[in-house]
Amino acid sequence: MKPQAVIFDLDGVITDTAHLHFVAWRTVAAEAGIVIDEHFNDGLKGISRMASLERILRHGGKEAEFDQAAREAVAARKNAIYVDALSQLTPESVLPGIPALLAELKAQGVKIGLASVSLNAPAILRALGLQTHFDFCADAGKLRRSKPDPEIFLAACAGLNVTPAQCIGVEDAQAGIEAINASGMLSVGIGKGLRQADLLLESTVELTWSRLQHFWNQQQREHAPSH
Ligand code: B16
Ligand code: MG
Repeated sequence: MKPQAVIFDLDGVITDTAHLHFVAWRTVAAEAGIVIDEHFNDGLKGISRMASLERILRHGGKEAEFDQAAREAVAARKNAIYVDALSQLTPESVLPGIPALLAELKAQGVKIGLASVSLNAPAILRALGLQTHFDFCADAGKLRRSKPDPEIFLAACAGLNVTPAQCIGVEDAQAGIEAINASGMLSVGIGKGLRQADLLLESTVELTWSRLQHFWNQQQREHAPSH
């Protein structure tokens, strides 16, 4: 037995751009007189650009000072700084274990999907040299509801022509784990302190095909109807 598809989050699973997001947010937050640290930034993982800005303004008690037009200007400036920093990414920036896992999934005939809320996902995949490795990438620009809503994972399943029950989702953010669980897929969390992941791994080094296959078989046995 094996899953029909594995659907990956991007930032924090395929590559780690959290620090680049942090540096860009810290710059625009400082311009607005708001101080954020790395710990605060952890809570922005998997959260969309505008929702991240909203959290930063709330953190600084400045929500009332920024109307929609002002927010869009700050978000655009943050994105320009971030996109500039993305030029640092190369195929070397792919997290350890991921190239081997993608190759093994392909060899096994398991479909590969992407469920990132980043509007920069296509550019990031190109910079990493991975744009041809995914069978379907859900379009973050078409999302109506952000993670923890399951919408993006369901869109990835639909694009791959599989049902959630046939899939594994991989995430590094709490909101993402909740989105996977709500979609009906099995969830794999990467990193420490994630709650409710069906399988929690410390890093992508442990994210191997044999680990996933073992996990899949174990889950199918546990949930098989008893006679
Ligand atoms: P962008 P993921 C998320 O990517 C990041 O974790 C989050 O920090 C970021 O705000 C969000 O993408 C939006 O990114 O500004 O590039 O559209 O984890 O869903 O791959
Ligand atoms: Mg992520």
